[in-house]
Amino acid sequence: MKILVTGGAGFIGCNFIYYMLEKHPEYDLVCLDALTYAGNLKSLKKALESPKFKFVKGSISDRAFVDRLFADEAFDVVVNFAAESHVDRSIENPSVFLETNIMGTACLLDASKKYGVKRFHQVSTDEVYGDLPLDRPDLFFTESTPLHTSSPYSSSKASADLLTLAYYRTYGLPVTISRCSNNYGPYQFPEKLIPLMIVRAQEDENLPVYGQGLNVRDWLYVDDHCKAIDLIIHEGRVGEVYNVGGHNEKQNIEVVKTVLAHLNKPESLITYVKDRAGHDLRYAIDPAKISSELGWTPETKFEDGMKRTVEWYLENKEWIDDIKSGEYAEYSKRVYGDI
Ligand code: NAD
Ligand code: TDX
Repeated sequence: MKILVTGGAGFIGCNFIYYMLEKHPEYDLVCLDALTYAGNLKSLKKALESPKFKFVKGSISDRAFVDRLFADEAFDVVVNFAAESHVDRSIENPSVFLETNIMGTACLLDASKKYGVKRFHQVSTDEVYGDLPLDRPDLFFTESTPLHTSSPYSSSKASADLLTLAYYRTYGLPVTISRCSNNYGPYQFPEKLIPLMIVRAQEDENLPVYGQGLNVRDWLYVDDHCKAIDLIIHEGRVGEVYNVGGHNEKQNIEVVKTVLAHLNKPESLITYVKDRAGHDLRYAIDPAKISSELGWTPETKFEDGMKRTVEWYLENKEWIDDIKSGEYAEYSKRVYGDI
């Protein structure tokens, strides 16, 4: 079995590559990644030592390049992680989100159709459902919740989902889609809430909490997401969407305080800043379908996952320093410079 993993130099993609190399040592994995600001070859250092792993630099939006790659490699399965993934950046500059997340997915779908890929898996997000009100804890996103996006990011992901489903219906391409809640764990770029707070708190910098910190996210340890995707590509029904989440809802402020407690840093670092435009209030996944059909359940408790994550960032200072020395410094100054 030969699997193309796009976006494998990013957070979830690289965790997925490590997961698959261990779980299926007989598989061949090829990573296609453009190495944008979010992609980091250092995250794949150990994978690059494996004879079952190959890295290819290129963009999923480069039609001719993608076509050649598919012709040369004859992939059985494609798992598409490649995306622009940060909501705040999509508010600043939507166009690259449309180019990568929509047009890039379209290129991959066309190549998958042309070269007879046996499974195209689109890694999507719970954000395509929009948000839930804070005062209705009884409501959850199911696979039949209407798409109702808020940001350019989530709109681009929803577009890619619809295109993926259209290739199933119109051309019979065997596709599946997973819509997962917020992931956390090693190798996450420190623009996202948890690593941002870890990295800043370590340096005794103020921690920017949007609004009042009362927005709710449903956190899942990254390995549990990887396990879900592995199950879906092997046992999921084609043409189907699977929601992935572990009923682990937390207010942002609780998450930030958990980070501070792990690092033994004072809560006085918390600084409330201007809210994100169009800020989704609450995400909460109902994972009943993937649980009952595929037997998926999350294994990592939030307390254990957070401990492991904080320890990873403490032990991998070189990985962080490397990021801080690049585009991140300019981004950080532009977005959080005055707090
Ligand atoms: P990330 O930003 O850490 O990584 C994205 C990767 O894609 C990077 O390595 C980047 O270089 C690569 N990439 C970007 N544009 C590319 C292009 N044109 N061609 C090839 N590679 C390109 O993102 P992540 O957090 O690992 O998310 C991975 C996927 O999972 C995304 O599709 C995202 O929408 C989805 N997702 C993320 C979360 C989350 O909490 N992080 C939750 C649900 C779904
Ligand atoms: O500085 C911050 N302060 C803050 O309060 C940042 C960066 C975030 N926040 C808040 C905004 C959100 O309510 O924390 C929450 C989480 O923010 P992000 O880490 O940016 O994630 P989110 O917007 O929820 O989107 C994430 O989950 C779904 C991923 O980035 C997406 O790729 C994924 O699809």
